Amino acid sequence: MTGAQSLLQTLVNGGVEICFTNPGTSEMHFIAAVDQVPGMRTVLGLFEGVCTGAADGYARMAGKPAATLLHLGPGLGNGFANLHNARRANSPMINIVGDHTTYHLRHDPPLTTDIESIVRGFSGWVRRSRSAEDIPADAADALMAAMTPPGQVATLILPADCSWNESREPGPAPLLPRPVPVEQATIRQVANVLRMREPVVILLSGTLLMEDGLRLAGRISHATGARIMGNRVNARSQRGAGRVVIERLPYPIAPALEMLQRTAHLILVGSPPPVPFFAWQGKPNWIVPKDCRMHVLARPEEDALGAMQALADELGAATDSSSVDPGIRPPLPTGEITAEKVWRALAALMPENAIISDEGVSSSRDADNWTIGAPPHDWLNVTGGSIGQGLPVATGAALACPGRKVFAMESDGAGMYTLQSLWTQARERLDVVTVIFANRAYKILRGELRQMGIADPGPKAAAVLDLGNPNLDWVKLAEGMGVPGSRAETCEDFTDHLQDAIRTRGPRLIEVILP
Ligand SMILES: Cc1ncc(C[n+]2csc(CCOP(=O)(O)OP(=O)(O)O)c2C)c(N)n1
Repeated sequence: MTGAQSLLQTLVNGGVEICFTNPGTSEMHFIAAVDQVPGMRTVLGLFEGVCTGAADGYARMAGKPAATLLHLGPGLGNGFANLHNARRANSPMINIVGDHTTYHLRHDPPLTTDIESIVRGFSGWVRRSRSAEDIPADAADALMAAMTPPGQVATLILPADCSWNESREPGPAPLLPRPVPVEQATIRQVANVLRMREPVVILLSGTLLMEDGLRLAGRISHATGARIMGNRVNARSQRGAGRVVIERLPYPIAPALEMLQRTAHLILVGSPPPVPFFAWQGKPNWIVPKDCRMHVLARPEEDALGAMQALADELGAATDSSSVDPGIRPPLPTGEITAEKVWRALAALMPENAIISDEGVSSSRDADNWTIGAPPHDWLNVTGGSIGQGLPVATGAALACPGRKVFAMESDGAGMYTLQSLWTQARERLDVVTVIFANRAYKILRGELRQMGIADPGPKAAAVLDLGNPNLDWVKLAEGMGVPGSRAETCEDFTDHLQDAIRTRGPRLIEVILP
């Protein structure tokens, strides 16, 4: 058995089922081996950012890692931005980077790169395989590292001769690490804080944004008067009818400050303290009030769900449904189309159990409010602020959940970074509806200039924030990659196209021309 075969089999034994790849010569033995080792599906991405973003989306929905297979430093570099987002999402991922053979590297051939220094930016674990014999152990260690709570990117650098040389028997499924339980003393301390009845905010993250965690948070909130909140961006949250509604910190600094004002205690559950995305000149760069005391109920690697359950028990918090979304869908919007109306139409029409990949940027500012009343669904944010994630994440989510409709709510600028995702969706026949908010500008950045007092930017500044001249034709772009596309200029157009896209299976794109 070769190193590549043993690697694949060890990953398959550990439950890894899918590999997103854009391979090259140094990965050819791995590619040859995928037809010899059953159980690993391969998906081609036409740009590495599609592969890494799709692996992230897959992990968020499947709760286990996908593998990527990338071509040396340049291929890895192309995948960097979405590996960064995956790091911020705590997504487990086995990131395999092919390299030159151990004996060729010293000649510095053209594709040689300092792979390790690129990897350091996003990978919680990295190893360069030394020989084919080490491969099964390397693969099992990578898997354990990826699944170490709360999840991380594990990168295995794979020299070509480690792939083709004779290896050992593949490893069995490794025993995966579990989240560390939270001490009872910590739970009691936090319960005491809540019993004081001072203004408390509980900041939820990770598993607590899933249905069971939200229910516990709702009980604790009802019993103690504490507010429950989520960070601005979250890897995955469950929302919609029957689920506890929580507030999310806004992106702009002023309303974020306002929201936390007068908070006497901030309880962190699985997340670090909230920070603004940027420091804006002349504005505060810390949103937690000065006199607010912070308490940690659970660290990211700890069992946050278990801790919340124990806290609810300690407080005797009864079952409560007062903060649950009653699931009354909004009426269908009509007339001139706006981003808000697009979201409301989606909430009015989307099927149960859909998945939303939200990269609407300025078009999804208040999407939380605009989608109240929608049926139960999962929501995936851009976690690391690096745009070009929405379409790949939707692609990976659709592969993880073949029975569920996926909506990629995408701004036009961000969409252009990784639009090759559409081709992968067509090839894999994925049930993804992409909605493009075509405002033909980097609108959010115009807002940033306005904040600086520049309402009327000079022609050179204006030009780099404008996406017109020529206008992108998303219908043609989609059709050129095998995805049927249509254009909406009114609410009536949009609801027609959306209803049709919901009725039929398979990838679709609707370009919404915003005024
Ligand atoms: C990888 C990466 N490059 C650049 C940026 C900076 N950036 C932030 S928002 C933005 C433009 C967003 O435009 P669009 O996606 O069309 O959304 P809109 O602002 O129009 O809603 C850019 C370029 C980024 N966040 N990530």
